[in-house]
Formats: sequence, structure tokens, C-alpha cells
Amino acid sequence: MDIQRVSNTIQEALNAQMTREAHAAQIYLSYAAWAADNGFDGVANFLFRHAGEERNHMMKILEYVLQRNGKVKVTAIPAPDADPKNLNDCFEKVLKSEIENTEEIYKLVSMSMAEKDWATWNFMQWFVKEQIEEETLALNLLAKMKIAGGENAKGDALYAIDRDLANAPDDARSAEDVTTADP
Ligand code: OFO
Repeated sequence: MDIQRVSNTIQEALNAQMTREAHAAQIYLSYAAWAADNGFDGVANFLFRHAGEERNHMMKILEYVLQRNGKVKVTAIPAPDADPKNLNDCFEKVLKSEIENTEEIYKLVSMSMAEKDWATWNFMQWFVKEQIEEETLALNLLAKMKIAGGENAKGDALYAIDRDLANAPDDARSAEDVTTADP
């Protein structure tokens, strides 16, 4: 009797998504380091915390695959893209990466629907909701940047955005405060 409760196709897609979440964590980590290096400590703090959140998403998928008696495949993580040119570019890159991730999540939702794998479909709904929040966060950051002058923002405006993020509520919590059920 086959006790694997996800198809090989879904298993492969979940493993790929797990690596994508790890890649997202690396992207946030590299932008956070860039921000800290450029004196944006508030932005850096926000991005460092978000890197932890992406890693928790990776763990959530890993645990789900195990729970469904599937085989977890941990692979190499691609390197993040080049550093941002400025803060506007940084937030644009964050939004782009989140949108790409959303597209991949939608593919998994469609696949699980086509297979009538309702357990995976239901599991993936958490990610669909999470992506709405994360895209909103990135869109709001870009809206602030636009008011501040976008690519040409400088001085006081950049300082204010950085200070706002330093004081922002912890949307992304530290790793020790979360569980895989509530990443
Ligand atoms: Fe950016 O969120 Fe994971 O899935």
C-alpha cells in the first residue's frame, strides 16, 4: 500500500517551493545587509526580520511534506540578485520577488485543484493569504517612497522612511517567537 499522501508531482512542486522560500530569505538577508551598510538601520531591521519569516515559510512546507509521508528534498539555494541601487530600487526588488513568489504559489494551488488534492489545496490557502499581506507591505513601502521622491528621494525624506520602519510594529516576528503552524 502506498502511504505517500501527496502525488510525486505535488511533492516535487512543494520541494521546489520550499527552496524558493529559502531563496526569498536569502534575498531579504542580502538587502538587509545592503541597507545596514548604507546607514538605513530601520530598513535593515525590517528586512532582517522578514528574512526570518521567509525561512519559517520554508519550514512550514517542509513539515507539511513530512506530515503527508512525502520525501523532503533539500537542495542548493540560488544566490540573490545584485544589491539594490537605492532604497526605491530595494523596495521595487522586494515587490518583484513577492509577486514572482505569488505566481508560483498560484501554480501549486492550480495543481492541487487539478489533482483534487484538497489537503494541499487547503494548506496552500495560508500562503495565498500571506502573499496578499506581503505584497501590500511592499506596495505601501513603494507608495511612501513615491511621496518621498522615488529614485530621487534624499536627505530628510529617506531619514523619515527609515525611522518609520525602525518604529513599525513587528509584522515579521523573530524566529524564536514563531511556530511552523503560525510562522
Ligand atoms: Fe514572501 O512569503 Fe513566503 O511565501
